[in-house]
Amino acid sequence: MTKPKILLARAVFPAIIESLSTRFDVATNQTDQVLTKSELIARLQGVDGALTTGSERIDSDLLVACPQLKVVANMAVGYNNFDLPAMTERGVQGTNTPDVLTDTTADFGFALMMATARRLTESEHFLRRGEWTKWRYDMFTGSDIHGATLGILGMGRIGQGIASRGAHGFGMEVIYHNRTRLDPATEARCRASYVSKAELLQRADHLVLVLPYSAESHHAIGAAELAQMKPTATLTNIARGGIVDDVALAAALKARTIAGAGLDVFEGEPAVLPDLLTLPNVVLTPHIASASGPTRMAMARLAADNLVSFFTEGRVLTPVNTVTSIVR
Ligand code: 8YV
Repeated sequence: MTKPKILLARAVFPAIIESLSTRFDVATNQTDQVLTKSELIARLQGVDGALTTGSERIDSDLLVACPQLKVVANMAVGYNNFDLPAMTERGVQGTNTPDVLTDTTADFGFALMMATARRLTESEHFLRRGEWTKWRYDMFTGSDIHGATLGILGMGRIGQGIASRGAHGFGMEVIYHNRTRLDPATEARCRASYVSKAELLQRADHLVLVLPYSAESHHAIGAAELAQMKPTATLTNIARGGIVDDVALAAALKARTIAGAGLDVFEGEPAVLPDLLTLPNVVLTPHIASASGPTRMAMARLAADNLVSFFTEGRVLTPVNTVTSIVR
């Protein structure tokens, strides 16, 4: 029997390639060149399944040009790179990698928030530049985490993980806003109180964004929202670029209408707004919130297992759409 053909659109762990090669005819991209749309289409010709990352856009044009494609396994919990209605309409199954990255990403969100509040990179750069000549009472004073009010926008699995860390580990008061309010048991477990978005912005000492990116959440934090925050507050974004209006954020940081920001994601990444690079009160990381070794392996395995399950059992482990009709 001929093996289904799959494309691993980006570099992955060799062990994953090895295990997939026993069941599939595998094409790889171990040089990790980010494929343009036309290159991706060319590489998907005659291919039945793909393993992608957030950088590969699966849209209607691509689906029309790759009629054999049946399943796309994203190595990410977010799947805003999928045009989900188009995939569903054409009978293409999408999958993501939830749960396996929750704690690692929540750890990182917390770390980035703390680094921002305590001015970790700003002070390190000062030291590296050789400017540290004496101790001073007000040198790099930041704001406290313990006892502060933690605001979370987007209260899915990762948001809940950050809430628990704040409430139980650091004695923070946790407030959150979400499209839908959590059930009372989950709120009690995270020790989090539901508030309006306006109240969240006004009361949070440290605001962390953990909501999915969509047309609805585009620029959810812009000039008007930043203006409602405390001048001592920090903003941390580990969700997606585009949720924050980076131009408005850079202006707020420059004017110090908020104290600082921790950013792991950017509008138009990997490009970063030049203004953000020059500001001292921002901690910048290159989209690494899920990047612990074990978690990246677990994400790759789950994406690979989704492909195996699709072709061997006709179902997937972590679907993001329900495929009923097939228009090809
Ligand atoms: C991914 C992420 O590593 O899971 C997500 O949604 O943002 C990251 O964990 C990145 O999107 C590459 O796929």
